[in-house]
Amino acid sequence: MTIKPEDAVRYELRDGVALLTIDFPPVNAFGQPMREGMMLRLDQAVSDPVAEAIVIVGAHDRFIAGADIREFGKPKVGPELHQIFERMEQSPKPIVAAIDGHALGGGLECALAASYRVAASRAKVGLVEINLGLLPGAGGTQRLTRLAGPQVALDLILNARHVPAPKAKDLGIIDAVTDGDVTAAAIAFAKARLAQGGPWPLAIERTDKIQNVDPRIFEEVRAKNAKKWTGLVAPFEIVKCIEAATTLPPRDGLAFEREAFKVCLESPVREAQIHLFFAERAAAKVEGSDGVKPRTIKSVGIIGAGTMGGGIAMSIANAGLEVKLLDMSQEAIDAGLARVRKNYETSVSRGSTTQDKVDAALGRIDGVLDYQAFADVDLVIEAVFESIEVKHDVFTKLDAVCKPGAILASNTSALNIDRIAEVTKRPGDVIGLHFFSPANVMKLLEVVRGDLASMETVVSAMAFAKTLGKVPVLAGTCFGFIGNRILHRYGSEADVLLMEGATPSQIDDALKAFGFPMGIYLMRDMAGLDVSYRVRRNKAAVGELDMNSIFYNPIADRLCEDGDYGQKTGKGYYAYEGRNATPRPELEEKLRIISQEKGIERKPMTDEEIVWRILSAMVNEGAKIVEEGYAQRASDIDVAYAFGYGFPKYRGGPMFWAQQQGLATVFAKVKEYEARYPERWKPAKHLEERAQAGAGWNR
Ligand code: 3H9
Repeated sequence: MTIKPEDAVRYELRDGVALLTIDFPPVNAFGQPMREGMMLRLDQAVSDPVAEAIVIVGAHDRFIAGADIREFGKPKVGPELHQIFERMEQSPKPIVAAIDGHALGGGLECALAASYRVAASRAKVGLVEINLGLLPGAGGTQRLTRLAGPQVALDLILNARHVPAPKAKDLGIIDAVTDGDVTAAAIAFAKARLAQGGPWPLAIERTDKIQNVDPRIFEEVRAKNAKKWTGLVAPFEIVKCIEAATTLPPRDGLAFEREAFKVCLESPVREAQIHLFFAERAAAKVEGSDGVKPRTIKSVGIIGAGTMGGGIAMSIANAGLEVKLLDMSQEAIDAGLARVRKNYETSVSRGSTTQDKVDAALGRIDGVLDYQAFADVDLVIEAVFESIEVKHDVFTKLDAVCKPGAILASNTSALNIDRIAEVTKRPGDVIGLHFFSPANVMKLLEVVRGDLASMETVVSAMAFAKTLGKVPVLAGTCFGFIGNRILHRYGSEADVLLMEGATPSQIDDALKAFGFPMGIYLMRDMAGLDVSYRVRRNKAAVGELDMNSIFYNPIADRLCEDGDYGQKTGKGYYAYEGRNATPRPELEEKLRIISQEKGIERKPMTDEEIVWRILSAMVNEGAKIVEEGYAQRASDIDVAYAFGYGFPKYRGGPMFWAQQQGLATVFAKVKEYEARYPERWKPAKHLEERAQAGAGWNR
């Protein structure tokens, strides 16, 4: 449905004030009709003899979500944001922005071009463009710096903060905050200012906050974040723009910012981050669920007060829900709750939460010993030992005590959900909720759907994930689900690379240079090598793993046999002093022996070869997962990897990376590897089809 400019911004007179109401669903983003509507209505208000002042408000309790992200990268049509904001600044009548909900990106920039800002106390404002690989390109860096000073601007813009209205008032960004109706408050504010008389202030003309700024603050922020910003474009451009606001005259500063915005807009980082923005929202949607309503979940039971159970309890309590945390003994519960308290203390000391919020969250977590305590809860999540027998025992007990309609969830990372569901009389209510450690921090939540789960259960689990502020991705119940299945595949490819001539530190360095925060071998050392060593031995004993295969690299087994379990024993793939890892040259000799045993010739390898092998393995496996129906769409894999596995967000995820390289190019690489290792590199049919179609992913 196309919305006409005059409907996107409505006009009415109220008490001698022109009220411009923006109504452009879903979130009042500055799409073309809305931009045209703004120009139209501003002119109307200025020329309306009855209107003494102008108030801009958003319909449906939201102000403006910023520029329309869907338009980036397309030809520009209609007036640009900076032209609208200049028109606002030229208005002879005072303009008040009445902010409810969110004023984000171009939305806050719009408010900053008004003479005054009045906000509902629940509203939040922020210049969050950096999340999309962009900068506030319609005056935000210039006006915010002049209004609140460069330190505030650096902090808010570089961290994409959503600032609550009362705090924004303290920072000088908002003029008044109201608990009542924001439109009425803004009209009253406008009338009070009219009574006092002009001139009407303009943020862009303020100079008091940009006097005597020490230029070293910009250098310091760049130096402090150099590592974090590797590969990014926007943060560097943002710092330059804020610095420009302190040195250039207003119009030159605005022109400088527009050029910097173009630099960001044209970078592949922007394309990748905007891909992830929409991919995250697509991932939350369940195909075929139209009309299915989620069940209400207000109280949750958790079984297992260990690190995982405690972390899950924290994320649920943080979202305002009641939690009953069960373990087998009072000691286990006390130890679990003590760990939870300690984690909260750390968060308070870091300033990421307040004592009040922590006290409230702790008040919502109740330790219990008896399953009977779960009789009334809406959802139970078990986080107990990964054994099908143990899970069967737990789910049989849950089936007996939980009320009809309660959802029974397992945090398993490996077991088949349907095999767990089968022991209950309500398999349709059983689902996997695979949290990632630390569960109170990690954003990804894999919702694992077995064949037996009802659509209502699936939809409820996805909605629950959103309530927790997690990023849900729906996975089918295959080996490793989405994330670990891919991790397993590329981990084993890295192990083959070690036999072909690479070293652990070379692989890790290549992955870090690509943008991963940590390489695979450092990660394994941190997790400890002994657990997977035991798992492998057990699997080999029952014939599930062929240790004699040419592709099986026994290096990890040999490390464990020497007592080198990783960071905790001071040696693993690396040698450790505390947390400091250094490569172990003696490992090369071990690897040389292994290569010889397997008859593999060792040769020098470039970082580029390493990255292509590992990424192609990820993409080929990802394409198989989509083809087999275990992921709804390729972009879900990007979301899982960006939010749960440290894949650099500025590269958009493995499947997007493949698309940027060209699927035909990636397919050709897979074929090249297949020629060398036919058993390992069977190309995914889906990749082949899409490569031949000469287009990107279609699902
Ligand atoms: C910018 O402003 C640049 C300027 O500085 C300079 C320009 C020159 N555009 O998140 P939700 C869609 S850059 C288009 O589920 P919520 C979204 O895709 C912009 N579409 O809702 C979804 O569509 P669908 C800076 C947008 O209530 C639907 O709206 N601003 C936009 O949980 C609902 O979204 C931002 O980065 C948009 N700007 O959260 C803000 N925003 O139904 C980005 C949303 O088809 N937006 N959609 O899946 C947000 O942070 C959240 O959407 C918001 C609402 C908090 C507003």
